[in-house]
Amino acid sequence: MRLSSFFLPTLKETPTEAQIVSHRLMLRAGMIRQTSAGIYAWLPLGHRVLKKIEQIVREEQNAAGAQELLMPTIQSADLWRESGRYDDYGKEMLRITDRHEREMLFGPTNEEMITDIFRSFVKSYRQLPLNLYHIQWKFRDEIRPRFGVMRGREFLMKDAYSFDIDADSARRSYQKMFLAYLRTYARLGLKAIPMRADTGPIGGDLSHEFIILAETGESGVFCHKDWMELDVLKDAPNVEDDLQPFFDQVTAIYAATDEKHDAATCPVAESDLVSARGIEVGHIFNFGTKYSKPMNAVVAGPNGESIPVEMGSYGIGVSRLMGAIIEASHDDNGIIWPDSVAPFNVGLINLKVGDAETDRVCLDLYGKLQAAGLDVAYDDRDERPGAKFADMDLIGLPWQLVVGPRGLKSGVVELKRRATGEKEELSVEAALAKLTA
Ligand code: 5CA
Repeated sequence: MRLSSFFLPTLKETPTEAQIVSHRLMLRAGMIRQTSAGIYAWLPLGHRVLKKIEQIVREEQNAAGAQELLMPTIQSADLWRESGRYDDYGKEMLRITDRHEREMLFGPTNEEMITDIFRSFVKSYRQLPLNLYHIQWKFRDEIRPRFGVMRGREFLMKDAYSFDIDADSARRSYQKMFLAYLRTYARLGLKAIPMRADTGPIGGDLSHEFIILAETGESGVFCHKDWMELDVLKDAPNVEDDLQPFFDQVTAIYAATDEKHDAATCPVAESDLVSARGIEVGHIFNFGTKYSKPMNAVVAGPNGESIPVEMGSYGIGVSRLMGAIIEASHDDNGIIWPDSVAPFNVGLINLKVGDAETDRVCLDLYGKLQAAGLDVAYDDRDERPGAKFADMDLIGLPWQLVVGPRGLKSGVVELKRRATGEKEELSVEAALAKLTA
C-alpha cells in the first residue's frame, strides 16, 4: 500500500476527549472514528488490525474443535422471553420494534439463539459434544461507554457455545476453551491471567475471566506474585489430551477478580499477593442447564431418555483486545504492534521522493517485499523526513526500512526495529534477506 493514496487520517494533536493511552493512540493513528457515544467506525488501519486479531481468535477456536457459523445481530424478543432474560437484562439491551410492531432487539449475546438452533436440529447424544461459535457485533447500551473501544456500546465479540451430554463432558469442553484462550492471547503478544470470576447475567457457577494487567484496567484483581514470571504454556498439553492436570495446575495459582476475592479467606500470604488492575479480554462460563431446561433443548440419551444438554459459553472481546494490546505495547512515540497483528509488516520510507535513484530502489524493494508475502506500507508521500519518521513510529509497524540518497551513495539502507529502536545500516540485498528470512 502506498501511503500517498492510503486513507490514513493521522492527527498531530492529542485528542483531549481520550483519557487512556490506547484511545489517544488509536485516534491519533487514524484507526477509528467515533460516530456516536461508544460506537466507532473502523478506518482502514484499524480495520486491518481488527481482522488480524479476529483471524488469530478464529484459528485457535478451530484448532480446539469449535465450528464457525454466523448468527444475526437482530434477535426476536420472544426467544429471550423463553429463557426469562428479556425482562432481567434491563436497560443494557437495545430494544427495537419493527414495522409490524414485533419486538426485536440488538443482541448483547447469543445464548438463547444458539440454544434455539441447537434444539431444532440436534436430537441424539451421539451428535455431542458440539461447540459452535461466531464472531459478530454485539450491542450493550452501557451506562458509561468509555476508553474508546475498551468499553463500547457496539463491539465485536467472539462467542462460542458448547453442548454436552453430562457434566464431565461439559467440564472437558470448558477446559479445551480455557487452553485455547491461553494460546490465543499468547499469539497476540499478551499475558492473560485466568481468574475466578462472577457470572453476572450469563449465569452458572464455574467461570473464569482472562485478565491483562494494566493500570488503566477497569477491573480490580488479586493474584499470587508467581503469576508475574509464569509462562503456563511452557508445558501445556495438546487439546486432545486429558486437560484436567493442566487445568488444576494453572488454577491452583491464586488469581481472582475483586468480586470473588475475600481477604479473610484468601489462601495467599499478604506478602505474596499482588493487588492490581486489569482489562478483561475474555470470559468463559459453564452454566449447566440454565438455558437448555427452560428452552427445552434436550437430546435422547443411550436408553432413549430425554436429557437436557449441559452448556457453556465462551466470550472474547475482539475489538477490546485492540485497546488492550496497545495499553500493553506502546512508548512515547506511538504504538508498538506485535508482529502477529501489525497492520503492515514493514514501513518503507522514501526520504526523497523525486530522486530517481531513491525512487528506483524503493520501488524495487516494495515489489520484492510484497512478492515475498509481506504487507508493506510504502511512504511515497512528499513530506519532510521528520514527519515520516513520526508517523511511522506512531502507527507502530514492526520494521522500518529507510531509503535515502545519502545512504544509497555508500550502498546502504537503514533498518529499524520499532520495538527496540535498534537500527542497522546494511545493503539493499542484506535488508531484503533479513526481512524475508
Ligand atoms: N455470552 C458470554 C460469553 S460468550 C458473554 O457475553 N460474556 S461477557 O459478557 O463476559 O462478554 C465477553 C467479552 O466481551 C468480555 O470478556 C469483554 O472482553 C468483551 N466485552 C464485554 N462488554 C464489552 C464492551 N462494552 N465493550 C467492549 N468489549 C466488551
